[in-house]
Amino acid sequence: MSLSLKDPICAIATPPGKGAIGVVRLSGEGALEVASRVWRGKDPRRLPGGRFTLGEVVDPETGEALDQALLLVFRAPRSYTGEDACEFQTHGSPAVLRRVLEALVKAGARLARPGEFTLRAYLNGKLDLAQAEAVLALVEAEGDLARRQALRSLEGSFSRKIAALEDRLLSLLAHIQALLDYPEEGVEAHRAEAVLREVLGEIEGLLAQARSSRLAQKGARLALIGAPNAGKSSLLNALLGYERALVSPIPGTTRDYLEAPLELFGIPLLAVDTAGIRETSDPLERAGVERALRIAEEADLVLYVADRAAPRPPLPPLPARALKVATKADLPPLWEDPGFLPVSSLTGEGLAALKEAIREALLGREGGEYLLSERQIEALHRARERLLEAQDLPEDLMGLALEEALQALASLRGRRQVSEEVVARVFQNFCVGK
Ligand SMILES: Nc1nc2c(ncn2[C@@H]2O[C@H](COP(=O)(O)OP(=O)(O)O)[C@@H](O)[C@H]2O)c(=O)[nH]1
Ligand SMILES: [Mg+2]
Repeated sequence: MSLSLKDPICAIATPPGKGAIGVVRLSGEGALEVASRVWRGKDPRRLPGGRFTLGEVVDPETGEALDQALLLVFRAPRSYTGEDACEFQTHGSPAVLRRVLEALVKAGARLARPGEFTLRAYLNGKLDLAQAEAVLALVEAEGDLARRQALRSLEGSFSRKIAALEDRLLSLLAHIQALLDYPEEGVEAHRAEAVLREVLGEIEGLLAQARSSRLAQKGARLALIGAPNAGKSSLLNALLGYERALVSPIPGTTRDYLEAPLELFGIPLLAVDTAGIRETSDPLERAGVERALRIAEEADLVLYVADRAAPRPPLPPLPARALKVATKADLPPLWEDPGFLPVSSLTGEGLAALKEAIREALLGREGGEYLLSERQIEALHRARERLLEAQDLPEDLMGLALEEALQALASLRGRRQVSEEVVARVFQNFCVGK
């Protein structure tokens, strides 16, 4: 099926289930004509864009009233898709929404394919590809960090950054082209080296955010492990801000593991409290200990918890991503270790520093500026490889690698006509037409 269809499409835009309001969208050439066939009230074809009107949605074949609704009219190109479009705001029951959708199909619209409204927005130049991906990420954002990062991309900040990198590579290509075509001009050499180094640095900076992007979108598992009675369950409750886990002075209270969702700095986390690690003859407790160690291995971050008011337990083998926490900091310490973060779940002392350390361990110091999709990460890797290749070539031979790097970058924004642009840039920048 062709991507560039303009026929009127319709879809229910609100989630399934009952809500106060439901929205049905319609967009395409002739959308207002279609709307007029299902609308009793002011003729949508005569309404200016950006207006809404109250009326009734009707079945176009029988004239049966389906619901009272608001109709919002948008006129090309001033709509989300860039086409003539409208939105029906009806009562939000599936019964109403289904009939409204059926009415639109009877009136000549087609059911939209997934993402088709945004695809049209992209094809009509309302959004570039990175922005279209940001729309998807915003719709799917689980935590506040993902929301923030996706909005930044939607507003074009990521695209502008990529455009700036493309720009630098284009200039470099133009420069190299001039070097080849007009060697007698004595264009300064060794410019490539610096440009390549800088662009690579920027791309590597973006790639360093791949991990934080994945965490922001998919969340992370945070496992609490340590000896019985170390204060793991208390720490979990302190992080959560409510009493989720059972706390008791009897060692071995938590035998199975326990999961609780938690959002820290906008990152959706799943905190996992585990059975205390110790030698035990109780088979049930031993199974819990084995499970705890496995959970620690699979976690994105481990909090190793040790009681500072008790004799220091032997350190179990810890994964690379682990923070060491000394609990019960409100009690007189039996040991000190600068490698441990002192925390009291009772008084809250050290909790803010621990949260900050968790954030840094998960996101790194920068904290992740952009939300990168897997596609974007892959394209950035491709660009990086080509640039590394170019670095090893003499300037007059690096053109192809540069073009390929540029292609990869251009694909982020969904632009591919790179060669023509290179040509245009040679003219524009150098004016060597003597
Ligand atoms: N004073 C003090 N007692 C604590 C603190 N954290 C935990 N406890 C106590 O230590 C005991 C064991 O705590 P718990 O969270 O169940 O440890 P777990 O076995 O590691 O889950 C309980 O009696 C808690 O009240 C703390 O920060 N300060
Ligand atoms: Mg416990």
